[in-house]
Amino acid sequence: MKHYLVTGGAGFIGSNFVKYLLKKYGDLRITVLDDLTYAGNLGTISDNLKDSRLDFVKANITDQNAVKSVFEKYEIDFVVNFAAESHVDRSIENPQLFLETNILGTQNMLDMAKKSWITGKDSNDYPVYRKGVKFLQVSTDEVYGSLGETGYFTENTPLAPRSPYSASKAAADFIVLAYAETYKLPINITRCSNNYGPYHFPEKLIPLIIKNILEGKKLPVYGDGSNVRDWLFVEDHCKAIDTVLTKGKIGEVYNVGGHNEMKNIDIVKLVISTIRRLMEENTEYRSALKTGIESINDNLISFVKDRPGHDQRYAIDPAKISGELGWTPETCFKDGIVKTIRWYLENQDWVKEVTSGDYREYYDRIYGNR
Ligand code: NAD
Ligand code: TDX
Repeated sequence: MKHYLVTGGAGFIGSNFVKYLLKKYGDLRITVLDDLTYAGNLGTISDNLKDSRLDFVKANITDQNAVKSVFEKYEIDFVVNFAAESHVDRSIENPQLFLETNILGTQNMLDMAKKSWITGKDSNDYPVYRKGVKFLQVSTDEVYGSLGETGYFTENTPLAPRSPYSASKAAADFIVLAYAETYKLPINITRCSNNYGPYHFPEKLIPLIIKNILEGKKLPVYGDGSNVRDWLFVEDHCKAIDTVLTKGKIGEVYNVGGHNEMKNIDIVKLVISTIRRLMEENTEYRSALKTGIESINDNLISFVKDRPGHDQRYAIDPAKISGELGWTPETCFKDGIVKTIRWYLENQDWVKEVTSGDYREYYDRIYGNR
């Protein structure tokens, strides 16, 4: 039986991963460690916490004592480090927090895992670790920087981050690789493209657009909307992480993506037309709408001031994970976006809960001057 320590398990991808594991495996234990920042919500995993295989620790990944005591209490086999400040716009406002959580937090997690897993030293004086343990760092394609109209990020693409967020994630990747070289810590890094799906916090493009359409608000498209992102359904990302944990070669980096590049403006138009169609077909969804169906159209789109240093295009080459580990995405975008929109229409209470805090103030601050 494996015991997983999932940091950031009350956030978007982490919570989806916890649900994925509980469903897939009978015999396992999961400890979620999460500091419940604005992006973390215990309600997201409250049903799962009724399951005796899961427990929750509220702690910051930078807190040495708190993390140490988790490793002392449990025999952890896998650390999956999702916990991070994850929003590029917020990193432009407050870079320091991103460096603290994403870099120092990762280093603290690595250090505590290393200390807890060491069983001795080899003849070259390198540490030897308990068999079967692994530290998986959940990274991002943004560490590679920005692409022009052609080309793809491979695992050999040099890191060239351009935002405080991506610079902090790249630094975290380097420290993970340094622990692998210097202390022979068994690690993997996954670098995934943009995720979408249930429990996505509505500060990110897709859930923000859905929320605004339902409220009859303008849809802020940065710049001219020509920026390209490579979208992957969150469950496919969870499956990739599970695959790398169980089959990934120690020390390796794996890119994760589904060859689904789309311009932001096309995403926004697709979400508008899909919500309109779903509203026309299903009268029960109309209770989520604050305006009339006729107001759901492209006139809601508002081109606003661009994000500073806005990366133009991301596109992942997933040949390594597909070829070596047999992972391929299962959900095509056409189906995934409908699933996602339906989930939001049916889970308006969750949206209200996660946006009841400082969301309003955040929204006015970020979009007020655009
Ligand atoms: P998220 O912002 O939805 O969730 C982050 C979670 O981490 C929250 O539950 C939050 O409470 C927790 N957290 C934040 N700071 C913490 C700290 N100091 N200590 C403990 N917990 C803390 O993020 P997400 O979109 O789920 O992303 C998860 C990971 O995946 C991140 O590392 C991110 O860089 C990476 N990633 C995200 C995407 C994407 O499209 N969302 C794509 C590729 C990689
Ligand atoms: O209101 C908006 N209008 C807009 O045009 C927002 C919030 C975004 N955008 C644009 C910016 C990007 O080109 O949409 C695109 C997607 O933006 P985000 O949802 O903020 O995601 P992105 O910046 O691409 O980063 C995401 O993917 C990689 C995650 O937030 C990261 O955590 C992950 O590493």
